[in-house]
Amino acid sequence: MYNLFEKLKEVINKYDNFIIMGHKDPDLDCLGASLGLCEIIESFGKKAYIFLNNKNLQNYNSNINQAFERMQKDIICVTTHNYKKIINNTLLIVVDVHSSDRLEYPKLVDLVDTVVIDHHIKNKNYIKTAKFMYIDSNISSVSEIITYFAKYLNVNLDGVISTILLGGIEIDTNGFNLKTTNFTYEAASILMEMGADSILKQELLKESKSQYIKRASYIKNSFIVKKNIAMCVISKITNTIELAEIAEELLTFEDVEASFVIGKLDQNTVGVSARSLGVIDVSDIMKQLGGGGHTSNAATQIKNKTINEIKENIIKLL
Ligand SMILES: [Mn+2]
Repeated sequence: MYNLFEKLKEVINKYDNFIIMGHKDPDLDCLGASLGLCEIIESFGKKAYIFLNNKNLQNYNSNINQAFERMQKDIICVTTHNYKKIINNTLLIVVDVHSSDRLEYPKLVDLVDTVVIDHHIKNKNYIKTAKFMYIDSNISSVSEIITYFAKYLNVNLDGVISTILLGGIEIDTNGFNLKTTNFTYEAASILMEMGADSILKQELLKESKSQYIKRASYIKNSFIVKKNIAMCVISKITNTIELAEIAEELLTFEDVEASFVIGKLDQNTVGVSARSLGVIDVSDIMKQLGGGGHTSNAATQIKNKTINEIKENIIKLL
């Protein structure tokens, strides 16, 4: 990681303006990392902006809105309407994503120099033109990386930003369970020292009751195969985030060692999210279905097959 920090320091010194961009539908990890990076870059006396397709961040999540109101620092966001004004010796820093098609605004990559910091499993759609790319899928979150970067530079992050970073780590580890190492806990400790607030963090992590009930209804219909593998089939159109959330939640139940959640992403695409506590290698099965991942965290997307065909296929492979 220190190699990355040295490289980042170098580029921050070299460019005048910085745009930080995450993935579509930003989550707390991507937002926390973006805000943390902004503050770090500002400590170099430079200008940093967060790119958002939505006119303002406040539209995206009412809890985040609350956090922003409490934040003392002004964070400047740019959108598709005004980014051109700051394209002058500008570096784009992409966080929490590395595939061009998942970017908030993919076109920007072609206009300015780009670096990438991510913790997802590398896929073939990665940004080919990046000046450098740091991807470590063993790290819990980008928030963890940015926390260590701040610590490395002796930058004391704003309390609300530290809280969002802590929330980002918590979300990406499903409550300090998945991909959690001693470094993850240490990052949490650093953030608490910087002033992260556990009450505000709880506010940020809240979800609506209806969302909870919806997920619970899918989980209610899940079933066990081969004694310790939970499967869940969602017949309504869903998204990869929901598939992953359910897969992670299924792992918290007694006797469940691995989980597979299958759902339609659009008319012709079915997504599968697979999780394991580590003994069963779910990536092996996802690879056989054209996907990829790690032992404990893998996924695939399949075109022109029904949910049922895919379900049967997975059971056969198991
Ligand atoms: Mn993340």
